[in-house]
Amino acid sequence: QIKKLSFTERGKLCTNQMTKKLFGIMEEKKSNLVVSADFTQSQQILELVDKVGPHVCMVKTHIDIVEDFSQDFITKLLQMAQKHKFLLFEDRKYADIGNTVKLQYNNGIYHVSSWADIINAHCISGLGVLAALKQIGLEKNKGCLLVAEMSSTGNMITAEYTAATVKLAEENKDFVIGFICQNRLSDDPTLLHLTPGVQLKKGSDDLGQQYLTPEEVISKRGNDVIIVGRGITQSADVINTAIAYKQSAYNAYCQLLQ
Ligand code: 5BU
Repeated sequence: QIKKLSFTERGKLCTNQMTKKLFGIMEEKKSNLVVSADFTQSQQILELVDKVGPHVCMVKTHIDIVEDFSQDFITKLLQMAQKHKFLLFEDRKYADIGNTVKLQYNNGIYHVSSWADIINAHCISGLGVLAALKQIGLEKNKGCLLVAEMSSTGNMITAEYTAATVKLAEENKDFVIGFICQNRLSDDPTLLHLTPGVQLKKGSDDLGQQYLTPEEVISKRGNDVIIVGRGITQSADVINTAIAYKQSAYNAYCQLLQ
């Protein structure tokens, strides 16, 4: 049986300010739900986050799928984040050599480092990717999640790769706040386990995505946070569906409290 500390207790143990902040939001809003706002029009994203904002601890973006990107959109997104008290996570999965990811994180048209609280990375290219992201993110008090496992069928991540990623996270807790994963990978209560590939019913899509239920992800597998995209965004009743996911993930976590 997996046992967990409360979000508040875990927050108290954190020296990383971003993790502390996130645990604070999770406790206050009783939410370990992240919504993945995978729309291509900025207005759709803003409408979605205004609806689900009160129920999520974080909104996940793929900024490079937005067709009408503008600085004004970012300004409005940041206003929403403040209004509803959630963090912004850009799911860019940086994976290149250090020098390139540094440019991708800081430059281009998106200037991700100027607005995203949290980003993520694949450490496939070695230590440089993390060192580079840290050079920019650390002084801005940003956080980074490492992709340690994936939800998609046939993904090529091996157990050795996952273990090496966990080690990197544990050694870089000034910047790394946890993992994107499918299973609980570390006993360290200050590292977060966030899991995508979640719907209320187990299943799959037609392009390799695999879904587990919130209960499976949180209470059986011991992860902390669910990341839900289409399960919420494609629902006819976005608000009540978000509430259903929030409650199911939160109740599942509460069952594990020591
Ligand atoms: P869905 O609509 O709930 O299937 O969306 C899942 C989101 O999580 C989507 O934005 C993916 O890019 C993201 N994701 C994922 O599905 N699986 C993974 O292993 C990782 C990210 Br890492």
